[in-house]
Amino acid sequence: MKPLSGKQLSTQRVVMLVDLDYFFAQCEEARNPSLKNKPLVVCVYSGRSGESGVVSTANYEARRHGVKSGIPISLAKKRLANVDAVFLPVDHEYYNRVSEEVMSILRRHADVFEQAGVDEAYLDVSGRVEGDFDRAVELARMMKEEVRRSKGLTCSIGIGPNKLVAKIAADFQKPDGLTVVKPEEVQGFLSPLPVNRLIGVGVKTQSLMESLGIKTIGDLARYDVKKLVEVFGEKLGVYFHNASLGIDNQPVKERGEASSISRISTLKKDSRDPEAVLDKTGELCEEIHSELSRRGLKARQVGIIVVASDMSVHSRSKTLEHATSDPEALKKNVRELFEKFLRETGLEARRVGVRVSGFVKEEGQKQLRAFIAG
Ligand code: DCP
Ligand code: CA
Ligand code: CA
Repeated sequence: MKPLSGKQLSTQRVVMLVDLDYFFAQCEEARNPSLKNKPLVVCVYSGRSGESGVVSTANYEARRHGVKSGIPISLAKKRLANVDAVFLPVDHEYYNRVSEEVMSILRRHADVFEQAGVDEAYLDVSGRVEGDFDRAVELARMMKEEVRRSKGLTCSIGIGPNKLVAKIAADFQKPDGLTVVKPEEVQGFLSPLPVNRLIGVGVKTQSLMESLGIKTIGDLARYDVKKLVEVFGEKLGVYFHNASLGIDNQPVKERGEASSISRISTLKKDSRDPEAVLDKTGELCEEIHSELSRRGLKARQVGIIVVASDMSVHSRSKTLEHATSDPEALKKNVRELFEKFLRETGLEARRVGVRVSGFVKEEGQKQLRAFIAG
């Protein structure tokens, strides 16, 4: 073991938050570029009538007309009544796939990587930029270019000394933004922003703060912490005080190990024929194999998902003796699970999926990580 040098011990933390712009809508533009330059609205249809449901997200053209996440589809249609707008239903399967591909690009550029949502991730890059914010900006530019070139997507990146500042910085300039806040700039950056930029300040808290004369993060920073604790309680009061000063010690934490990878797909027609099912799941196993290889992982659990023709959802899984990423081993286990499932249930499959979990790092990766850590 190499002892830590003084420099490593004292390295300034450098944290990035990468957030993809108007994510679901941008995914739709990426697979159909003719949608660009038109207002585009991605909708969650409730299925009751043609227009019931809410807007999932909208591109920036549509946002100029007041269309945004969460508003009723009927209101979005009203606001876009006189323009050539496009409305599409959500396609989570596709967005998840794009998300995983982007995340595997970003992951390669981090010392520690934490996916924080379908379209955003925290990257601790302190070690690789040696605490230097200018080098972090270079790295961020390179990542933006790589995501744009290989996936055709833009993102906004915030860089700061911790997660709290990085997140607010990423939201500061969108779309296609890059905002860096060095430690000595934190106060000046946060001060003029409204308090609702802080995580945990919703509509209610904001109006309560306003009644105390607190509008901006700077107002909050100047407010007596004892009084904050009286109003909001010990835990929240202290949190608001620290947050207003840009203090946040939460580490960037890997979450990948605990998660799973799944792929699901619709059969050409509903079927109980093992060959038709296994044809489809074979492709899914190949996709999962590539994703596992990209991430340098092997899986200990293999499972199947079946959406039956009556729309009921079923799953089965098994634990392997040895973790694997081998496509043939995945296929063999999926075959066994499906044959058993079809024998036991008499159901007809409409959609079929494969899921793997219980990840372990491949040997080569372990060494690489030990090297980075040391
Ligand atoms: N989403 C949703 N309903 C919401 C908020 C978000 O379905 N009320 C989905 C659609 C978004 C995705 O989550 O594309 C990511 O959410 P973001 O808050 O990051 O918003 P966008 O990526 O759409 O836009 P921005 O460019 O502001 O990041
Ligand atoms: Ca986003
Ligand atoms: Ca987001």
